[in-house]
Amino acid sequence: MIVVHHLNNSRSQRVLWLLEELGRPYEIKLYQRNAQTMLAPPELRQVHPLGKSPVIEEDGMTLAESGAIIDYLAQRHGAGRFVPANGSPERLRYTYWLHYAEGSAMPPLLLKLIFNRIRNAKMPFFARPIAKAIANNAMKSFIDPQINTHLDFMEGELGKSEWFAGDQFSAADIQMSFPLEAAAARGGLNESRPRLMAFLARIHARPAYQRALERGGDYQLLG
Ligand SMILES: N[C@@H](CCC(=O)N[C@@H](CS)C(=O)NCC(=O)O)C(=O)O
Repeated sequence: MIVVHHLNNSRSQRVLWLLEELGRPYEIKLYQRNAQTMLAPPELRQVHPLGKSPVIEEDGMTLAESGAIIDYLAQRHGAGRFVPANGSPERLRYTYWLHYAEGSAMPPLLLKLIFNRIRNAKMPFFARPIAKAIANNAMKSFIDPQINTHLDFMEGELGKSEWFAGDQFSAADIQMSFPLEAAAARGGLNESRPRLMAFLARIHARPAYQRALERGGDYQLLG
């Protein structure tokens, strides 16, 4: 049995979705974020030293890092579905997007989240204008332009094919869902980028996506 260590409202929702697409039975071990810090509870460190989600266990093996998990599950249980054929141009694109999601798209979105928190954090009244000015400057000069560059890039790529790796839906689309949902929720993604919005509408309509939401619950990134 595959066990998914799942944190509410997090990246691990994608793993549940893939397992629903694969039609594999799985067990969820659910962890709740600390309401103040949003961090995972310390128990997750007993599963993996970084204490982050997702982590899966199967046949005595423990695996962290969403891209590695998605690729492993799709290759092991997909019977040729969700991973383009070895050596094909689509396979290279699949690998690219699988890494791009966490390696390139997420960092500026995470920075935006952190600087927003700094802007709204409790602090002595005299420090507030300084903290706000630093956060505003970081947003304006670096973070927002970076996010826009990535959104323009992704919008352009979806003009080449319906899905990120090509004409077929693949596990790379599942991996790409999180940065796009985060961008819709807090990164300025809206109808001005119609292909990305249509991508979100297409994935949200998939029955497996909806089943995963029912099982995982509490996923508020949806824009
Ligand atoms: N690059 C990692 C990121 C893992 C990660 O940061 N997970 C978040 C969930 S969205 C987490 O566990 N946050 C809680 C914490 O850091 O305590 C992956 O894709 O798996």
